[in-house]
Amino acid sequence: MTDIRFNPNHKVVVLTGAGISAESGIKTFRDNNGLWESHNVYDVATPEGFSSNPRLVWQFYKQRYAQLSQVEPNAGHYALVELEHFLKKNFCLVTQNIDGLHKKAGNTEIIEMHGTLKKVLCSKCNSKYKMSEVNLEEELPRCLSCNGILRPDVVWFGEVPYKLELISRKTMMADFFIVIGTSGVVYPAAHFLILAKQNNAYTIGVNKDLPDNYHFIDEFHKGLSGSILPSLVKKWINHEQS
Ligand code: BV8
Ligand code: ZN
Repeated sequence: MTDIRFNPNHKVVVLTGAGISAESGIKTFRDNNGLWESHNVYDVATPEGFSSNPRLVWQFYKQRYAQLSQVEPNAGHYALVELEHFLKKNFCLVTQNIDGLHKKAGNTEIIEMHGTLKKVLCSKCNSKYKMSEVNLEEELPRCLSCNGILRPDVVWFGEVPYKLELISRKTMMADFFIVIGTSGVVYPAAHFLILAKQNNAYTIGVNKDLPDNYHFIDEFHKGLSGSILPSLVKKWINHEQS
């Protein structure tokens, strides 16, 4: 278990990946039967793939967007809401996920560093729209102001993730850095655990398997986040005497 106990003055940064949404029924990328087994990353998650075959990319993201109306946050997501309620402004949730489930669960201090399936942007004039405002019947949804081809507002390989400066600042000030449900293979996201460790944070991992950057983890809890995170959070915020 864990001897860690947070107090409300502790600064805690949490970084999540696809694993925290797995128990909600959303496929991860690199597990068996993962997304990258049935799609070529290059074709569907790079700017080059989009410019050479935008229809294929839209098919891939429309499928994932359609699934969002059928999925709910799981106990792992709700445990992070409880943690934010305890830590208030000392809590920061950075997610690599684009499924919006942390927001749906009730977290508010969220940085979606790889963007979100809920928004689209124009590949020509950069106007932003909600995905729900777009006519998804169209094979290639178009921008209302310049008729350019719209694209999902997600960060593809080779593109710079959102809010890196802010995430770095929060990470360097963190007392605790917790990584949950991520394989730790994608950079710069996987770098923040290392940055936290270099700045004397105590690092905690909650994952089904050992992530790639596990040697930067001080305390590792192997398991499914939906089943082990709720009791860990209760212990960390001392709601459950040891
Ligand atoms: C960048 C959004 C420059 C879209 C994603 C060559 C050319 C260009 C770049 C590179 C290159 N070589 C390397 C790079 C860098 C590249 C990279 O890291 N590649 C890797 C693959 C080697 N990174 C980039 O291109 C990034 N941009 O470098 O720009 C730059 C950067 C900084 C400053 C200046 C310039 C952009 C990366 C973002 C790409 N977009 N997604 C979409 O979602 O469709 S990445 C995609 O993979 C996801 O977003 C996710 O964030 C990411 C990581 O996946 P995970 O979340 O970790 O999921 P995964 O399936 O891998 O693992 C799941 C884990 O959960 C497993 O460990 C499993 O055991 C565990 N698990 C499963 N179930 C559970 C569980 N754990 C707990 N409970 C469970 N129930
Ligand atoms: Zn436009």
